[in-house]
Amino acid sequence: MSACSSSRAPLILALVAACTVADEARRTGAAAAATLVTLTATDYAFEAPDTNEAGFTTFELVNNGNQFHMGQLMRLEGGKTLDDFLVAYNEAFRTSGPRPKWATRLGGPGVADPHGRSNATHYLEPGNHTWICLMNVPGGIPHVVKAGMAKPFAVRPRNREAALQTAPEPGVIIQLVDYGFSISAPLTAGRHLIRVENAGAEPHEVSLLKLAPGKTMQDLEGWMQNPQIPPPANSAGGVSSLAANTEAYFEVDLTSGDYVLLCFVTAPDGRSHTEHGMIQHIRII
Ligand SMILES: [Cu+2]
Repeated sequence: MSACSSSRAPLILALVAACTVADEARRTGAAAAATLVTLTATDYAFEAPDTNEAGFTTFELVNNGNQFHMGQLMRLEGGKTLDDFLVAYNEAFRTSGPRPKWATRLGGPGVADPHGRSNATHYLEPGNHTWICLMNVPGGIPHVVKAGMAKPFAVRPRNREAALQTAPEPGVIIQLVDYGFSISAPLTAGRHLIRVENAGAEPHEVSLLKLAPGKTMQDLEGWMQNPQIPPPANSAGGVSSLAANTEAYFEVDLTSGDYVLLCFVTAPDGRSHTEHGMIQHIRII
């Protein structure tokens, strides 16, 4: 039953308003808002709902920890559970072997500074999912391996037509390729809703950093070689690793200064995508 056909009297006024918004969205092509869900990170655990409905969902990562954290969204195929994933992933990490093929990377809110935030919007399909934190600085061991930083959740089916009405309307598109970023229009100061599409063959992410005043790309490269020193940049958001042919959205508020787009995914040759050239400086004026 759709909300508009409900006969429950006390809800009628609220539903009239809801239908008006939905009708407006259909008529003008404007999007109703995606469902908003908070993903809270601490050192080293996630808090998030056990279930979500299918459809467009905005996840806001709230980092209450003293470390950097990120949310990597994984879809677990074939009825696999978080326990199955942790066993397989820990073994793959220990042996530098292949990651489990039944776990698909679907993005998620990118790196958030300690006590910072980031966001990502996704179309969720029904099935088993989990959050994991792959942040590995300092020390090189991802938090999911170091401390089991993960949180499983299930996605329940929902009317697809209704779910599609909340599709975000991006202003800018960033395509991820092997190995680089293609930006559809110059980014400017202000708020942007950005769609991120992985058009490459490998998984990719987009991590957006803002260089601290007076810091340079050389300072950033020095920090990447030695992440024990304080970073010369702050995280400005982004989307965690996306499998080939998947997409996500994130919202960012840009201010004038120097930003860097990076992808830290590891290539089949064992080197970081940044070493393959997936690092791009942009100046916002
Ligand atoms: Cu990449």
